[in-house]
Amino acid sequence: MSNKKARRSQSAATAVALTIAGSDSSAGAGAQADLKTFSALGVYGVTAVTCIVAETPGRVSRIQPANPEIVHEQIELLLKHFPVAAIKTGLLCNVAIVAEVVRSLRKLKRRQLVVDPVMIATSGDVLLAPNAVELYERELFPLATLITPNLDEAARLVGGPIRDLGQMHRAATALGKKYGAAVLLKGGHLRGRRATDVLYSGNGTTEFSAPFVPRVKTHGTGCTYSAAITAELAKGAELGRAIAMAKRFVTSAIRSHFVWKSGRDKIFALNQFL
Ligand code: PXL
Repeated sequence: MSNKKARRSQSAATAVALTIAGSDSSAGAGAQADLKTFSALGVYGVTAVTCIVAETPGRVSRIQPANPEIVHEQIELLLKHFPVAAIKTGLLCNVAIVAEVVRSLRKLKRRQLVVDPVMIATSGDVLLAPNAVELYERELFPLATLITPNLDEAARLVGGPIRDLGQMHRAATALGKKYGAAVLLKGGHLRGRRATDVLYSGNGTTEFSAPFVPRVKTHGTGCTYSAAITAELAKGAELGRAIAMAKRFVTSAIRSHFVWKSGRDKIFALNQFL
């Protein structure tokens, strides 16, 4: 095969995924985490940046939203020119940006869309304006193939606390029926010996479980997990298999984390070079 032909066939074989997300200066979460994850899984990632977050792991210093028009233009350009096979949304920041994202994604006929409803950072910082949540529920969730809330986000959406695995099954089912999408409820924050997630996918619930890795203070695990699911969907995996592969990826990224000294503290980061 000539070099040119080889290059062309490699491009045809490389899936493309789009992330619509915020920029995390510390690169553990957000668009940076998504891109690293896509690359590690052999997927070419493109990005529509929604906001710039100045932060270090565990401390958000400032959030600057992008103009909704530039968010719109990034998405439209990418969808027009790249063979985008799957899309993920992360931090959308405010109601005007959520509205632009809905406007662009609603037009797509065939959609593999993973919505990570990022509302609160691991550090507890509020990342999404409260009036944007209602628009998510009404307009964005119904477009999704999969929604991936953590326990805090799901509790906010069902309107009550979720304290055990039984409540997780009931909440995932209730949210899936309410929004007409599959729901992966992530249970990592329950702090048991295992990190168990519950998938509701129209025909009942399934659990995905891995040993919980204690004493690692990373952020961006949710972003990395949903990006890995998106990458697997872009490569053509069916949903259950995509989640199983992604769970393995995120567990390895946590287990093989980085840690640096920073003054009297330590800085932790996920290792997505897998
Ligand atoms: O982990 C949630 C998250 C998502 N996206 C961006 C972030 C964070 C957390 O800090 O900065 C851009």
